[in-house]
Amino acid sequence: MIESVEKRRSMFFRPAKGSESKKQVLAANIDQLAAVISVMQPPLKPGLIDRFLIAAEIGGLRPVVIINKIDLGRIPILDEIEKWYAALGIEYHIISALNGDGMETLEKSLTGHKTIFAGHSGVGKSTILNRMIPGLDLKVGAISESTDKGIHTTTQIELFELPRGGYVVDSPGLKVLGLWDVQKEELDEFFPEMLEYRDSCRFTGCSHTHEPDCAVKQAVDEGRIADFRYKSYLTIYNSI
Ligand SMILES: Nc1nc2c(ncn2[C@@H]2O[C@H](COP(=O)(O)OP(=O)(O)O)[C@@H](O)[C@H]2O)c(=O)[nH]1
Ligand SMILES: [Mg+2]
Ligand SMILES: [Zn+2]
Repeated sequence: MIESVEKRRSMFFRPAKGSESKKQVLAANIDQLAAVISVMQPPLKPGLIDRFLIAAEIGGLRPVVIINKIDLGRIPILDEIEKWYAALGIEYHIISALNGDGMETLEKSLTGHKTIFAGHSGVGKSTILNRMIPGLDLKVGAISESTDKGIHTTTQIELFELPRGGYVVDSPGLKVLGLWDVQKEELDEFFPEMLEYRDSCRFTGCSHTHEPDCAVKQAVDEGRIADFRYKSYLTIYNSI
């Protein structure tokens, strides 16, 4: 029996099945979005993190970036990611759920919050939860995502209580992110490092893609804006 319905203060959603223009709200009234990715297996795609960061902002959630499987090796792009996310004030954790590296700091940062885990299948979300919650024993390495396909559109979403307070929502197989609320023209607003340059572009409403005398492109060339962030911008821009 539904006794009362609370107001939605924040939400995280994806396109509804069969109807690209409708939203399916996956979770409401959480405060953090943890973008979980792995160094490899599956390979790290910085563009995906940047999409999650935008989804977090749209949903009114504080973003946390979790880079898992550091035991498999440190790839060069990590230096860039660390440097630029630190500059942007985005919290990130480089961890190994397998050997426990970085897990203590991560657990502290999740404790007392309601966090939704988002990330491709296989990046280690269940392994992280198993490590933080004694006795949880979630199935690990399960590649079946049958719930994500076909006519059975049930999305299995679970809420887990952390031992020292707070909750984590696990959303298995979350792949698509709805960024429809974002217009091409306002995409640069989601890249705070671009804001200080865009007024210096020759054209008002510059898309920073092909225009001459673009201050954003110049900042990228001069290393004042991260290459990988600009690439994310272009990819997302072209997908809108
Ligand atoms: N090397 C390594 N493998 C990991 C780590 N975390 C998880 N895995 C492995 O990655 C696979 C997928 O893990 P799982 O937790 O099921 O990922 P999920 O789909 O995101 O829930 C499993 O084979 C795990 O053992 C890690 O930190 N290092
Ligand atoms: Mg899982
Ligand atoms: Zn420009």
